[in-house]
Amino acid sequence: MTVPPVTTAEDLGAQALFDELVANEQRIEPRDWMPEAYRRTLIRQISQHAHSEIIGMQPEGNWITRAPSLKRKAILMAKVQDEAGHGLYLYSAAQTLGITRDEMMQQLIDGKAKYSSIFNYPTPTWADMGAIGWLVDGAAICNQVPLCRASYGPYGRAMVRICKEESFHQRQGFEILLTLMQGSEEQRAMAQDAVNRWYWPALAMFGPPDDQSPNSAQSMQWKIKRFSNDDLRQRFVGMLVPQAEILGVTLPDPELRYDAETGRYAMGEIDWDEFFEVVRGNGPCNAERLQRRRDAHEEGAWVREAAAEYARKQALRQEVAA
Ligand code: FAQ
Repeated sequence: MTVPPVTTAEDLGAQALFDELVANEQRIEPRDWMPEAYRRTLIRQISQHAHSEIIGMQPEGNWITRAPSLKRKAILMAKVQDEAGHGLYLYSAAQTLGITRDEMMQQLIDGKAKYSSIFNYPTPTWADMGAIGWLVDGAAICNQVPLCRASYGPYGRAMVRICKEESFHQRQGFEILLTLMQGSEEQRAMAQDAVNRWYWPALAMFGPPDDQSPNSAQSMQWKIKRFSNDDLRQRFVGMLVPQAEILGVTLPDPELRYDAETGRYAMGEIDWDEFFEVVRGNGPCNAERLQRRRDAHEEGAWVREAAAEYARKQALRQEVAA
């Protein structure tokens, strides 16, 4: 592809240069001029995403000590570690926009920051590890692959690495469900029950319907978001239907059918009242998730202090040597 030449800032002014870079599918980098609202939108979205990864470690962390075999335990530990890594890439990307890690973490533990609604649901059975991988990581991939082309360079590049790992996570979730579906009647029932509980919250992960999504239009114009919430939900359902058939599970929506005329899936109504309640902090596990994060933050204080002291001594040593 030939990239059209970009006029300099003096020629066009900073705003025009920014608009031109975005229009030409080029990347905005940390030192480039950007509109203040673009910077704030990115900090909002990237930090919410980072928090989601970090809080998202908890529902699965719950099963590390109880995984049914050593192999399953090792895989689950690696997955949860990957989520910590995703959080770190994303916090680092957000830091390039002028917010500190401490500020973001403080917003999270003060309960002022949002994170994905999905992580406020409980994980009572082993099949939930399968359903999270298949449905939650599946939704995450649908939502996040387009973000690899986000106009902000550090975000898009972080997303490329994250998506590679998410796709592995989705397959391991699928494989857990497949194994259960090939097992005893009790195991099949456990897998179906987990799919029943995670299906609707996973659809809601994509965010409110397009006509109630205040940020979408501007974010799409800036090429941060590439598709609307409803379009991504459609893609996701289109991906799930054939996979559900292979698994032998039923998607718990009696109204779900493909409409050949519109080329879209007709589906039942998502419970948006429940979604907004969860986002407002009143979901089944919101309080528990935040308390666990606060406790972990306090328990980790000595590590942060030790690291800061080590860095101070290293800097001093270098100064003396110089
Ligand atoms: N939960 O105008 P929109 C993962 C809020 S990571 C809570 O449509 P936007 C990996 C939204 O923030 C999952 N709040 O907003 C994993 C906004 O409020 P604000 C996280 C939600 O930003 C797997 C308001 O509603 N992924 O799963 C949610 O244009 C397994 C209006 O909404 C990302 O963060 C929600 N579900 O679109 C880890 C991806 N949806 O901020 C562990 C990046 C909406 O104005 C285990 N983010 N809201 O006060 C995005 O793509 C977008 O931010 C959306 C929302 C699509 C989430």
